[in-house]
Parts: sequence; C-alpha cells; structure tokens
Amino acid sequence: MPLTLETAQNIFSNTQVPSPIPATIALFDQLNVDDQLALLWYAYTEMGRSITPAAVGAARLQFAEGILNQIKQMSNADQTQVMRDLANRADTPISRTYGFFSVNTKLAFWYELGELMKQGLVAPIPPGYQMSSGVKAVLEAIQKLDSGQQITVLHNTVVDMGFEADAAPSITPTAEPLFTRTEPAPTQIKVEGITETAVLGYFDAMNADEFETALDLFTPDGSLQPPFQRPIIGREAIGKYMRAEAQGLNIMPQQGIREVLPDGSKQVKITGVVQTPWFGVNVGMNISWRFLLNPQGEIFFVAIDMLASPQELLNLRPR
Ligand code: 45D
Repeated sequence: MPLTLETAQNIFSNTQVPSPIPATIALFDQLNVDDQLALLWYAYTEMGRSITPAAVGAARLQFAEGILNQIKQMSNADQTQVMRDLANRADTPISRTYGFFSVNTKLAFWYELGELMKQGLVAPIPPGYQMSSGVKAVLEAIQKLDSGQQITVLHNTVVDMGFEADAAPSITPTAEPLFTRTEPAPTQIKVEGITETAVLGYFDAMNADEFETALDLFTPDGSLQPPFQRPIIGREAIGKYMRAEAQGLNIMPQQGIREVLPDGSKQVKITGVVQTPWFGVNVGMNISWRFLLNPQGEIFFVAIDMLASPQELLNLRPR
C-alpha cells in the first residue's frame, strides 16, 4: 500500500499530549487590538532580554528599513496606528509590505521597532495604560508556559500580523541567509534507540545548514510539517522553507522509539531540544520529531511538534 500523507500525519498520535500554546493564543485573539499590543509588549519586555546580540547583529534589516524609516518620520499618533493596523491585519500599504516579509524579517522588524520605542523615537505603549483583566488573564496563562513555549507564542503572534494578500506577488527575499553561526552546532548526533541513517543524517545536515543534503533524504513527494502548520509538500517547497526558517538551529535530539510496519516502512518518534539563533543557549524548546520512512528508508514525512511539557521528553523510552 502506498504511504499517504493523512496516515503519516497520524503516526504516534496516541503518544501526543495537546500543547497549551493554541489555547493561549486563542485567549490572546479575544483581546482588543490595544490590549494585544500591550500584552505583547509586557511579555516581550520579559522574554526579549534573552534575545542574543549575535542574532540581532545577523538579522538583516534591509527589507524592513524602508518602512522603519517611514515610521520614524510619523507623528506618535500615526505610529500607534501603524502598530494597530499590523495587529488588526488591516489592508494598508505598510501592513501589506509587512505581510510579504519572511518570518525572520518580521521578527527583526519588531525587534527594531521595540528598540526605537525604548529610545523614545517611536510611540511607546501609552504611559497611562491600565492593564485590563483580559490582559492579566492572558499574561498569567503565558507565565505558566515554559520559556520555549513562551517564545513560540511571541513568534506565532508576530508572524500572524500584517495583511496577507491572497495572491501575494512573490517578492521572496533572495538574500536570506540571515544567521551565521557564532558557535559550531552539535555534530555526529547519536539518539538513544535510533540507528536509521536517514534520521541521523537529517539531524547532522540540519545542524550544518546543509539543506540540500537533508532534502536528498526525502522522497520526491515527501513532506515536512512544522509546529502548528500544515505540511509542506515536495522537496522544492521544503527546501525553500528550510532556507528561510531553519538556518542556525541547534538540534539536540535525545531519545526515540521506532516501529516497523508490515509493509517494511518504519515510524520513528524522537524527543529532544532545539535552540533558535534568536535566543541561542538561553532558551531550549522541547520538541518531538515524528518520522515516517518508506521501506527503502527514505523520509516520506516528518512532523515537528512542540511538547506540552518538559516531562514529555522523558516519556519516550526505547522498548
Ligand atoms: O511594541 O527539524 C510586540 C523547523 C508588539 C525545520 C513587539 C524546525 C508590541 C525542521 C510584537 C510585542 C524549522 C520546523 C513590540 C526543526 C511591541 C526541524 C516586539 C523547528 C516591540 C527542528 C516583539 C524550529 C518581538 C523551531 C521583537 C521550533 C518579538 C524554531 C520577538 C522556533 C520574538 C523558533 C522572537 C522560535 C521570537 C523563535 C525573536 C519559536 C523567536 C522565536
């Protein structure tokens, strides 16, 4: 029987614990736009301290410079309006431009805007702002998350801002490498319980930013499903995604289980920790990978999931 994406998506579903992240974002989505911006500001002033200077230096702002300069020239009231439009996903020229940015450029844009707010060059959260009870509730929900989950909430809310035209003219920034490594990534990964060469080769290639090598381990119709996203199908699309979003990651898988299916395909689940270049060693994200390998040992599917709790890292013991 040929492998199907739908079956692949459901492998090991009985081992998954629902993540608290979508529920937290759902609470956030219910806030009005000023409360959303204030909430993110409070959350960011806590977590933003762990952003590494190396990442900021490396994050190229060339794509965002135009709108940052425009914003600097505006009155405080207009600056606040720009931020509201971004959070509201309103159809404005700036909000459209933002919508075309890559994920890392979106993050770098807000990072820079935050710095300008601290320096008083861009309107801050209004000085007399009173936290609503809704904001307090969402902040409390965020405080209960581990730090890897907290930066994911920040990441996902920022990435969701801006106006996305249905037919986006593909202004795909070509000059992405945003991050160069300051520290070498882990090499020659060993995972307790796992010997599959495609899987181990995948980790080594990703840690070296050698995405072509990683892609060769996939079947031509293979897919990769990032956390909280739909699967990306086919080597070309996966490659494009990896070059934009998987640069500079430190991938530290720890242990895994695997099951051989009657047709000779294998399912492999591995838990471990991933560091993003934005936060370096300051934040570890607890992650699992669910691989479906075809009988030839090639990667037909891999899902990357955020674990619900650090405890889940330990639940996987080789049988
Ligand atoms: O004033 O194996 C606010 C894949 C508004 C690839 C703001 C992967 C108010 C395959 C917005 C607050 C990539 C899937 C200001 C593995 C305001 C693979 C500013 C996984 C100023 C393992 C906010 C990778 C700012 C993973 C500046 C899981 C916020 C990567 C900045 C995850 C937030 C990476 C930042 C994450 C967040 C990075 C920089 C979650 C970065 C998060």
